[in-house]
Amino acid sequence: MARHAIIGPCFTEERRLQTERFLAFAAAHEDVHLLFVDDGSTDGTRAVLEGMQAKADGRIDVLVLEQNGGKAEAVRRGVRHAATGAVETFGYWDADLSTPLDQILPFADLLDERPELLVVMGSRVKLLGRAIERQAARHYLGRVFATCASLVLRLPVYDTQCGAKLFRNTHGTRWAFRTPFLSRWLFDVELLARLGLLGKRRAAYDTHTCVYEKPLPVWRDIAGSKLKLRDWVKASWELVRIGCRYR
Ligand SMILES: Nc1nc2c(ncn2[C@@H]2O[C@H](COP(=O)(O)OP(=O)(O)O)[C@@H](O)[C@H]2O)c(=O)[nH]1
Ligand SMILES: [Mg+2]
Repeated sequence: MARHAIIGPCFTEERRLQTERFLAFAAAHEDVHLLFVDDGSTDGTRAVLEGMQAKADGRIDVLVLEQNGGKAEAVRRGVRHAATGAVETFGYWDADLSTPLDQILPFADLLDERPELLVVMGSRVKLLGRAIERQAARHYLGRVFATCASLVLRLPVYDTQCGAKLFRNTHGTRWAFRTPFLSRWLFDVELLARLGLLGKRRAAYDTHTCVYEKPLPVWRDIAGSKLKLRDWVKASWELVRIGCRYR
C-alpha cells in the first residue's frame, strides 16, 4: 500500500518526460504512488504516460483532463484524486525532474521525524557544495519575485515557486486544495496564504512553524519551460490579487 502520493502535472511533455527514470523509481519504491495529470496536452503526452502506466504494476496512474486548465488546477485535481484517507503524505513534483525523484523520500523522512511539520518545500538555495543550476536571468527575476511574495505573505519564505512540495495528509492540508485557485501561476503562494488563514485559528497551522523549506542538494533548470516573460508580468498582478483576497 502506497504511503506517499505524488502528482506530476504535465502539459505537452512528450519530449521531456524521462520515462525510464520514472519507471525505475516506481519499481524501487512500492510506498510511493505517482499520479500524472495530463492537462489537455496537444502532443503525444497522454500516450507516453499511458505507456508508463502499463509497465508500472499499478504504481503509476494517469488522470486525463480534456481541456488545458493550467498547472494550478491540474495539481489541485490530482490532489483531490490521490489524497485519500490511505496515504500519509501527498505532494507535487515538476515532471521535467528539475528536482530529482530521489528527494521524495528525504522530504517524507522530515515529516516523519518532525510531527509539527505539515509541509516540506524544496528550496533552490545556491550554496557551495550543491548543484543548483539556474539561468542567471531567471535566478535574479526569481529572487525579486520571491521577496515580493514574502512581503505579501508576511512570511520569511525564501522560495515559494520550486515545483517540489510534500504535504502531510490532514484535513487542513486537503482543505487548502478544496476550491480552485485564483491564480494560474502562483498557486504555491496561494497555498501558503490558505494555510496562513488556518493558522490564525489553529496554532498547528502557523506557517512560520508548520512549513519547512528544505535546501535542495541538486536542482537543474531543464530547457523547454512553458513559463514565458509575459507570464512573469501576469504573475505580478496575480500576487496583488492574492494579497487582497487573503488579507
Ligand atoms: N497541468 C499543467 N501542467 C503544466 C502547465 N504548464 C506547465 N506545467 C507543468 O508544470 C511543470 C513545470 O513546468 P515548466 O514549464 O518546466 O516551468 P518552470 O520549470 O517553472 O519554468 C511541468 O511538470 C509542466 O508540465 C499547464 O498548463 N498545465
Ligand atoms: Mg521546469
